[in-house]
Amino acid sequence: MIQKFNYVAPKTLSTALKVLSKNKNAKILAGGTDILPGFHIESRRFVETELLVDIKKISNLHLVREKKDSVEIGACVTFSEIAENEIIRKYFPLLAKAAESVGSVQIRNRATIVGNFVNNAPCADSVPPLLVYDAKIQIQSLNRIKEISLQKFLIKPYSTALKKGEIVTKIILPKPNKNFAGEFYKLGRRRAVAISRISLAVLMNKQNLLIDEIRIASGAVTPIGTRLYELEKFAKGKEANSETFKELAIKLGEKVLEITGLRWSSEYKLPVLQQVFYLLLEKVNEYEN
Ligand SMILES: Cc1cc2nc3c(=O)[nH]c(=O)nc-3n(C[C@@H](O)[C@@H](O)[C@H](O)COP(=O)(O)OP(=O)(O)OC[C@H]3O[C@@H](n4cnc5c(N)ncnc54)[C@H](O)[C@@H]3O)c2cc1C
Repeated sequence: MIQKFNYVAPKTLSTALKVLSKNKNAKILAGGTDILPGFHIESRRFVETELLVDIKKISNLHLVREKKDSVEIGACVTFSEIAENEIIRKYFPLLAKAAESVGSVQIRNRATIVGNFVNNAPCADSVPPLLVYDAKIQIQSLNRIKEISLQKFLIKPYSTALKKGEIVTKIILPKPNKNFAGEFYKLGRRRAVAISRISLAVLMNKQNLLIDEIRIASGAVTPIGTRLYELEKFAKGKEANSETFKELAIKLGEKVLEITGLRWSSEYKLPVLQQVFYLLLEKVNEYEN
């Protein structure tokens, strides 16, 4: 038996915002793929919920819009829609690849990418690619619209900067201004419907065989998805070759150990992480850019 709750499905954003502002124990419902399992296991994060405000009937939250310098993804866009969208595949292929890797067809058809990072599980597959693409998000309340970088929005596992009465309305992705090559990597305990144990996203731009810019983000191995700026700075200007990649892999292991501390799984996980990261860099280095 799951807890009792009321349910509304407004057709406009302004109605949804009004309802949220009047009900302190209201929660936004998008695909429900985190909330409903949360109800079933009586998760502390959801027990106080008395009202679910379903935003899926708000039509303008379902759009992917290409602008001159950016692409906007509405709050109700699902992983299936992301995986199939030509604009996303063209400018943000790592995001499309991550979307394809989420759960099963049924989950991808319901689950939204916004719900994925608002839930902010360490294993959220949308986060590493969104971070390397420098995603910003738009948040709306009754009185205010604001923009914030995704990295700042994510605070700690299962916790974000979202306040009561606010809705994330869209993701804003600046179109990459360089010809990046990149990869998304996910390791789970099995090949499908698997939660990430390690996830990584890498974008690299080279100039004359040197690393001009590299962006690296981790998921699952760090408490929340994290851009590894120190590593990026270290790599800038170095030769794009196996020696540099080995150095980077060693440094990634050290950084993750510094962030997480020694865990029972570190002895196994850190060498695996270093090895997959090294191989990922070699792979990205072979791509044309
Ligand atoms: C069987 C199964 C397999 C899965 N596999 C994977 C996987 O491989 N990889 C992965 O990353 N995830 C996986 N997931 C989790 C994934 O489905 C969710 O994280 C999903 O993306 C959440 O989106 P949703 O639309 O279902 O959100 P909901 O469950 O509706 O909401 C999640 C949270 O986000 C809030 N929220 C939603 N939209 C907004 C908004 N616009 N503004 C403010 N708050 C909002 C809700 O209030 C709630 O707190 C899996 C889940 C299941 C059940």
